[in-house]
Amino acid sequence: MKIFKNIVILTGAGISAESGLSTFRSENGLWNNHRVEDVATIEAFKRNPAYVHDFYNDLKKEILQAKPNAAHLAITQFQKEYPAEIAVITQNVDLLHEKAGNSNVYHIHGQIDQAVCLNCGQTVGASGDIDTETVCPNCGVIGMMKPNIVFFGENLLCMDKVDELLRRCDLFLSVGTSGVVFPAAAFVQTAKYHGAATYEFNMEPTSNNFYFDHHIMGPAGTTLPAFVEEMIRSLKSGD
Ligand code: BJW
Repeated sequence: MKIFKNIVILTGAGISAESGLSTFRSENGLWNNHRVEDVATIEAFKRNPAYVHDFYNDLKKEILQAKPNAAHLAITQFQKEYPAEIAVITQNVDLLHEKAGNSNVYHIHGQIDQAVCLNCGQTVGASGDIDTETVCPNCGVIGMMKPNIVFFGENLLCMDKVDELLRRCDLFLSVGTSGVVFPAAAFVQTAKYHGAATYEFNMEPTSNNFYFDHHIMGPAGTTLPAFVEEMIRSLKSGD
């Protein structure tokens, strides 16, 4: 197998499913009982911040208790044992990559344990509840703190770095994402355009699978460790 030098792993909710966290678009998914328009858009937050805060305060408790699974741990092994620069671009707001010991993690859709002040723009740690009375520790303004989660209609985070990583990677892995939310859904296209080999790990075919050279079907907690083992084995054996 070719030896890769710059690897990007894009992850979505499916990589955390085996840690007990709901995905978004499955039956009984995360937004079950909630309309996306009520909890996941910037307009919804401006219209009814208390409702959105309640939703994410509850979700935060569940997410902070979750533990990484074999797929997250396989990335740690990959980063330790394979001689490439390996970056993780995650759409997930959970912290399971960090809990598993992954490095070079970029949270393009934010982090559940942070809040951002809509008055001064400062991002701060927020592992407890936030609400419409929360005071910004930076500027002191009350009631302008938003969970640091990128809602529909907001710009993604770390995009300059992400763009650089996508243009320079020679291997692109997409793990557990349905590929329906942009711009993340188009990352594979950028990576492929710049010459990367592309792999998709999912339970089922996805709508943007045209750009993937390889499809590895099954639970990421099984398929990703097997892939990593094979990459490390072929490196050692020179196959
Ligand atoms: C397993 C598994 C196992 C299960 N093993 N696999 C271009 C075209 C059309 C629209 C747009 C466009 N560009 C921008 C847009 C608008 C919009 C968008 O994409 N809309 C589409 C839905 C049509 N995008 C935006 O607004 C983005 N901002 C932006 O582009 O800014 C510039 C701009 C602004 C204004 C106008 C125009 C441009 C922001 C997107 C933010 C997304 N935020 C959310 C979080 C909401 C809050 C919350 O947490 O509740 O991020 S939405 C939600 O979806 C969340 C996720 O990160 C994201 C992706 O979901 P993901 O991770 O793929 O989960 P699922 O559930 O969809 O899929 C799970 C997969 O796992 C499935 O395939 C399973 O099979 C698989 N799986 N178990 C392996 N064990």
